[in-house]
Amino acid sequence: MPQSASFALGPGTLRLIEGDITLDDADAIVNAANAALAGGGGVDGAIHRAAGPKLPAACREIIAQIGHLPAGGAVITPGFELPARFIIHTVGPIWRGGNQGEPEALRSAYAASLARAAENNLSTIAFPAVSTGVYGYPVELAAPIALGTMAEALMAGAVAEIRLYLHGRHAFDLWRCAADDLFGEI
Ligand code: AR6
Repeated sequence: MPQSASFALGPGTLRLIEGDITLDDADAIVNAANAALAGGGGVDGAIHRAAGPKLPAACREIIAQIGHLPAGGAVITPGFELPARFIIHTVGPIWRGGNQGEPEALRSAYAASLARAAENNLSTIAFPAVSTGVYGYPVELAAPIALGTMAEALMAGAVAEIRLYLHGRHAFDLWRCAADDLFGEI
Protein backbone atom coordinates (compact mmCIF):
# COMPACT_ATOMS: atom_id res chain seq x y z
CA MET A 1 0.00 0.00 0.00
CA PRO A 2 1.76 3.26 -1.11
CA GLN A 3 2.13 5.76 1.71
CA SER A 4 1.45 9.49 1.86
CA ALA A 5 1.49 12.24 4.47
CA SER A 6 0.34 15.89 4.39
CA PHE A 7 1.60 18.99 6.18
CA ALA A 8 -0.13 22.39 6.25
CA LEU A 9 2.46 25.14 5.86
CA GLY A 10 0.98 28.64 5.89
CA PRO A 11 -1.52 28.86 3.01
CA GLY A 12 0.04 25.85 1.29
CA THR A 13 0.31 22.08 1.54
CA LEU A 14 3.29 19.76 1.41
CA ARG A 15 2.53 16.16 0.50
CA LEU A 16 5.02 13.34 0.81
CA ILE A 17 4.08 10.54 -1.58
CA GLU A 18 5.62 7.10 -2.04
CA GLY A 19 5.60 6.45 -5.78
CA ASP A 20 6.64 7.27 -9.33
CA ILE A 21 6.78 11.00 -10.10
CA THR A 22 6.25 10.45 -13.85
CA LEU A 23 2.59 9.54 -13.17
CA ASP A 24 1.82 12.81 -11.36
CA ASP A 25 -0.47 15.39 -12.97
CA ALA A 26 1.01 18.43 -11.21
CA ASP A 27 1.48 21.64 -13.21
CA ALA A 28 5.18 20.75 -13.26
CA ILE A 29 7.35 17.86 -12.19
CA VAL A 30 11.00 18.45 -11.37
CA ASN A 31 13.72 16.38 -12.97
CA ALA A 32 17.00 15.58 -11.17
CA ALA A 33 19.02 16.19 -14.33
CA ASN A 34 22.72 16.53 -15.19
CA ALA A 35 24.55 19.66 -16.38
CA ALA A 36 24.25 18.64 -20.04
CA LEU A 37 20.49 17.90 -19.79
CA ALA A 38 21.50 14.72 -21.63
CA GLY A 39 19.21 12.27 -19.87
CA GLY A 40 20.58 9.47 -17.74
CA GLY A 41 19.52 6.92 -15.16
CA GLY A 42 17.29 7.22 -12.10
CA VAL A 43 14.41 9.64 -12.18
CA ASP A 44 15.94 11.45 -15.19
CA GLY A 45 15.76 8.26 -17.27
CA ALA A 46 12.19 7.60 -16.16
CA ILE A 47 11.09 11.16 -17.03
CA HIS A 48 12.78 11.03 -20.45
CA ARG A 49 11.13 7.69 -21.27
CA ALA A 50 7.70 8.94 -20.20
CA ALA A 51 7.95 12.39 -21.83
CA GLY A 52 8.82 10.93 -25.24
CA PRO A 53 11.18 11.88 -28.09
CA LYS A 54 10.50 15.64 -28.19
CA LEU A 55 12.14 16.20 -24.81
CA PRO A 56 15.79 15.61 -25.88
CA ALA A 57 15.38 18.15 -28.68
CA ALA A 58 14.01 20.75 -26.26
CA CYS A 59 16.92 20.06 -23.89
CA ARG A 60 19.48 20.41 -26.70
CA GLU A 61 17.99 23.77 -27.66
CA ILE A 62 18.42 25.06 -24.10
CA ILE A 63 22.00 23.76 -23.86
CA ALA A 64 22.82 25.44 -27.19
CA GLN A 65 21.79 28.74 -25.57
CA ILE A 66 23.27 28.43 -22.08
CA GLY A 67 26.21 26.02 -22.48
CA HIS A 68 25.44 23.89 -19.47
CA LEU A 69 23.23 24.09 -16.42
CA PRO A 70 25.30 24.56 -13.26
CA ALA A 71 24.46 22.77 -10.02
CA GLY A 72 21.73 24.77 -8.32
CA GLY A 73 20.19 26.05 -11.57
CA ALA A 74 16.79 25.20 -13.07
CA VAL A 75 15.17 25.50 -16.52
CA ILE A 76 11.68 24.68 -17.77
CA THR A 77 10.43 22.69 -20.78
CA PRO A 78 7.01 21.41 -21.80
CA GLY A 79 5.99 18.04 -20.32
CA PHE A 80 5.27 16.60 -23.79
CA GLU A 81 3.71 13.14 -23.25
CA LEU A 82 3.67 13.36 -19.45
CA PRO A 83 0.49 14.02 -17.45
CA ALA A 84 2.32 17.10 -16.05
CA ARG A 85 2.22 20.26 -18.23
CA PHE A 86 5.85 21.20 -17.63
CA ILE A 87 9.16 19.70 -16.57
CA ILE A 88 11.51 21.82 -14.48
CA HIS A 89 15.04 20.45 -14.91
CA THR A 90 17.38 21.11 -12.04
CA VAL A 91 20.89 19.91 -11.30
CA GLY A 92 21.69 18.95 -7.76
CA PRO A 93 25.22 18.84 -6.37
CA ILE A 94 27.36 15.71 -6.50
CA TRP A 95 28.18 14.81 -2.88
CA ARG A 96 31.92 15.29 -2.25
CA GLY A 97 31.94 15.21 1.55
CA GLY A 98 29.89 18.33 2.27
CA ASN A 99 32.56 21.07 2.21
CA GLN A 100 32.40 21.83 -1.52
CA GLY A 101 29.26 23.99 -1.44
CA GLU A 102 26.89 21.03 -1.60
CA PRO A 103 24.33 22.38 0.93
CA GLU A 104 24.10 25.76 -0.83
CA ALA A 105 23.79 24.12 -4.25
CA LEU A 106 21.08 21.74 -3.03
CA ARG A 107 19.09 24.60 -1.49
CA SER A 108 19.49 26.53 -4.74
CA ALA A 109 18.28 23.56 -6.83
CA TYR A 110 15.00 23.55 -4.91
CA ALA A 111 14.70 27.36 -4.72
CA ALA A 112 15.46 27.86 -8.44
CA SER A 113 12.91 25.17 -9.38
CA LEU A 114 10.28 26.86 -7.22
CA ALA A 115 11.17 30.22 -8.80
CA ARG A 116 10.61 28.78 -12.32
CA ALA A 117 7.21 27.47 -11.15
CA ALA A 118 6.18 30.81 -9.64
CA GLU A 119 7.34 32.79 -12.72
CA ASN A 120 5.12 30.60 -14.88
CA ASN A 121 2.14 30.93 -12.53
CA LEU A 122 2.17 27.24 -11.69
CA SER A 123 0.51 26.28 -8.43
CA THR A 124 1.32 22.57 -7.98
CA ILE A 125 4.84 21.23 -8.35
CA ALA A 126 6.21 17.73 -7.73
CA PHE A 127 9.83 17.06 -6.71
CA PRO A 128 11.95 13.95 -6.50
CA ALA A 129 14.63 13.71 -3.78
CA VAL A 130 17.24 15.62 -5.80
CA SER A 131 20.89 14.43 -5.47
CA THR A 132 20.07 11.51 -3.13
CA GLY A 133 20.52 8.76 -5.75
CA VAL A 134 23.44 8.62 -8.20
CA TYR A 135 24.82 11.92 -6.83
CA GLY A 136 25.17 10.39 -3.36
CA TYR A 137 23.87 13.16 -1.08
CA PRO A 138 23.08 11.55 2.31
CA VAL A 139 19.31 11.63 2.87
CA GLU A 140 19.57 12.69 6.52
CA LEU A 141 21.51 15.79 5.42
CA ALA A 142 19.48 16.49 2.26
CA ALA A 143 16.06 16.24 3.93
CA PRO A 144 16.22 19.30 6.24
CA ILE A 145 17.55 21.47 3.38
CA ALA A 146 14.94 20.26 0.89
CA LEU A 147 12.03 20.41 3.33
CA GLY A 148 13.08 23.80 4.70
CA THR A 149 13.32 25.34 1.23
CA MET A 150 9.94 23.91 0.23
CA ALA A 151 8.37 25.17 3.49
CA GLU A 152 9.65 28.71 2.85
CA ALA A 153 8.01 28.78 -0.60
CA LEU A 154 4.71 27.44 0.73
CA MET A 155 4.65 29.87 3.67
CA ALA A 156 5.32 32.75 1.27
CA GLY A 157 2.45 31.61 -1.00
CA ALA A 158 4.81 31.24 -3.98
CA VAL A 159 3.09 27.95 -4.89
CA ALA A 160 -0.01 26.28 -3.41
CA GLU A 161 1.06 22.64 -3.23
CA ILE A 162 4.33 20.77 -3.33
CA ARG A 163 4.37 16.99 -3.75
CA LEU A 164 7.60 15.29 -2.78
CA TYR A 165 7.91 11.85 -4.39
CA LEU A 166 9.90 9.23 -2.55
CA HIS A 167 10.93 6.12 -4.39
CA GLY A 168 10.21 3.10 -2.18
CA ARG A 169 9.00 2.60 1.38
CA HIS A 170 12.43 2.99 2.95
CA ALA A 171 12.97 6.43 1.40
CA PHE A 172 9.42 7.47 2.28
CA ASP A 173 9.90 6.51 5.94
CA LEU A 174 13.18 8.47 6.21
CA TRP A 175 11.68 11.62 4.71
CA ARG A 176 8.49 11.31 6.71
CA CYS A 177 10.46 11.17 9.96
CA ALA A 178 12.41 14.26 8.90
CA ALA A 179 9.19 16.11 8.02
CA ASP A 180 7.50 15.04 11.28
CA ASP A 181 10.50 16.41 13.18
CA LEU A 182 10.35 19.74 11.35
CA PHE A 183 6.60 20.33 10.98
CA GLY A 184 4.46 17.79 12.83
CA GLU A 185 1.76 16.08 10.69
CA ILE A 186 -1.80 17.43 10.38
N1 AR6 B 1 9.99 8.68 -9.25
C1 AR6 B 1 10.41 9.29 -8.10
N2 AR6 B 1 11.67 9.17 -7.62
C2 AR6 B 1 12.52 8.39 -8.31
C3 AR6 B 1 12.17 7.73 -9.52
C4 AR6 B 1 10.83 7.90 -9.97
N3 AR6 B 1 10.39 7.33 -11.12
N4 AR6 B 1 13.26 7.05 -9.97
C5 AR6 B 1 14.25 7.26 -9.08
N5 AR6 B 1 13.82 8.07 -8.08
P1 AR6 B 1 18.68 10.07 -9.07
P2 AR6 B 1 20.48 12.35 -8.53
C6 AR6 B 1 14.54 8.57 -6.91
O1 AR6 B 1 19.83 9.14 -9.11
O2 AR6 B 1 21.01 11.69 -7.30
C7 AR6 B 1 20.87 10.71 -13.48
O3 AR6 B 1 21.60 9.80 -14.24
C8 AR6 B 1 15.80 7.85 -6.49
O4 AR6 B 1 15.48 6.69 -5.73
O5 AR6 B 1 17.60 9.92 -10.08
O6 AR6 B 1 20.12 13.82 -8.47
C9 AR6 B 1 20.99 12.14 -14.00
O7 AR6 B 1 21.14 12.18 -15.41
C10 AR6 B 1 16.49 8.91 -5.63
O8 AR6 B 1 15.98 8.91 -4.31
O9 AR6 B 1 19.16 11.63 -9.14
C11 AR6 B 1 22.21 12.66 -13.30
O10 AR6 B 1 23.39 12.33 -13.98
C12 AR6 B 1 16.06 10.23 -6.29
O11 AR6 B 1 15.01 9.88 -7.21
C13 AR6 B 1 22.17 11.96 -11.96
O12 AR6 B 1 21.42 10.75 -12.17
C14 AR6 B 1 17.16 10.92 -7.05
O13 AR6 B 1 18.04 9.95 -7.61
C15 AR6 B 1 21.45 12.77 -10.90
O14 AR6 B 1 21.57 12.13 -9.67
